Amino acid sequence: MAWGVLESYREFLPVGEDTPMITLGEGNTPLVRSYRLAEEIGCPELYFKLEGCNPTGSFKDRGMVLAVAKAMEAGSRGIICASTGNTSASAAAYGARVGLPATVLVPQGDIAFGKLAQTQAHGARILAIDGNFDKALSLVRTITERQPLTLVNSVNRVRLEGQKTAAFEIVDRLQDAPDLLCIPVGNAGNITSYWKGFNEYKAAGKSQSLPRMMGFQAQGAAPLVEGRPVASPETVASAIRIGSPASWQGAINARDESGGAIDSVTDEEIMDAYRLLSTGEGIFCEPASAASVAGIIKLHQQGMDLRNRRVVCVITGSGLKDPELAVSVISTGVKEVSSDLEEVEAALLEFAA
Ligand code: AN7
Repeated sequence: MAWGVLESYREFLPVGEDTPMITLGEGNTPLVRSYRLAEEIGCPELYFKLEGCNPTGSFKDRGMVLAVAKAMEAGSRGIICASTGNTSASAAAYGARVGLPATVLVPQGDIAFGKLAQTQAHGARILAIDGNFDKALSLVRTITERQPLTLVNSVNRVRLEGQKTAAFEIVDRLQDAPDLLCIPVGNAGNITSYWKGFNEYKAAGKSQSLPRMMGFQAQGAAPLVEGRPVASPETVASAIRIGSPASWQGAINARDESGGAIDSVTDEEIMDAYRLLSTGEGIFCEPASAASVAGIIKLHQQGMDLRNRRVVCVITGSGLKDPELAVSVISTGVKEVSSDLEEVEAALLEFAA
């Protein structure tokens, strides 16, 4: 077994003799079969790709490990990114890992607390701007033209190369590509990466087919569905609160070349899927990740026949990123009792009643 995505998929990645083979153990994430939702939507072969099991709790680590390795190879003095939270947590971790200072620009007050905590824990410099993600990305793009810092957002194409390894893992596990790949879309880097990965693997003879790429944006932040940038994106899913995706064309190509679709799901549909995953499947993800599951539910409700379809929903990030949200929308409550056996037992019986 290889260590991390750089070693595992070396021949498909832009790594050479001089590339440091760094890792935090990213990749090789579980692909688990659905029990409950599969039944509800009549799709016996429904799987979840658990990207929240990466070292910093999101898929970003696959691309970040390569971006940071290439930055080291180039003799970079520091890395910088804009982020809705997960990219910054990942950049901070890999920066700490190799001793490259990381600077992140995030929208003030608009990222999940766990992501902010991770970013601080890894010692990154954080600038919380008075503006949204799109503004932060535009700032770091300009800054990296002036300052000797390496941009590690997915506009750095190396990020996309690393992220495509998730598509490889799905094919390795299923022995072919699925029929449908459902994925949340924000800045649109990930959907672009998966499509690239599926195509490269097919060209290498590792799969016979290609999936239809089904991307899902939050309704209040759905520029690709509306066909124009959204100036003030709004959604409960802060990770995908993005109005002007950098990989716009990549997402459109993935959609059109695969015969797929990019649609939107409402915040209510996202939170219903979030609850269903956590209470019905044992999978605790963040709201943005639940958009892929809200998407397959929507396709079922629109009448798509899923009986003979193999479907993979990408669960992009961990629910632990935002525990306050979880207890505010799902909490079964915490009942305080004494340590007296009788009182505990009485309370227990009350639960069962
Ligand atoms: C959990 O961290 O853009 O369409 O700055 O954190 O590739 O942007 C995060 C995006 C989906 C969307 N799910 O992926 C960032 C950031 C989660 C995410 C997406 C993000 P892209």
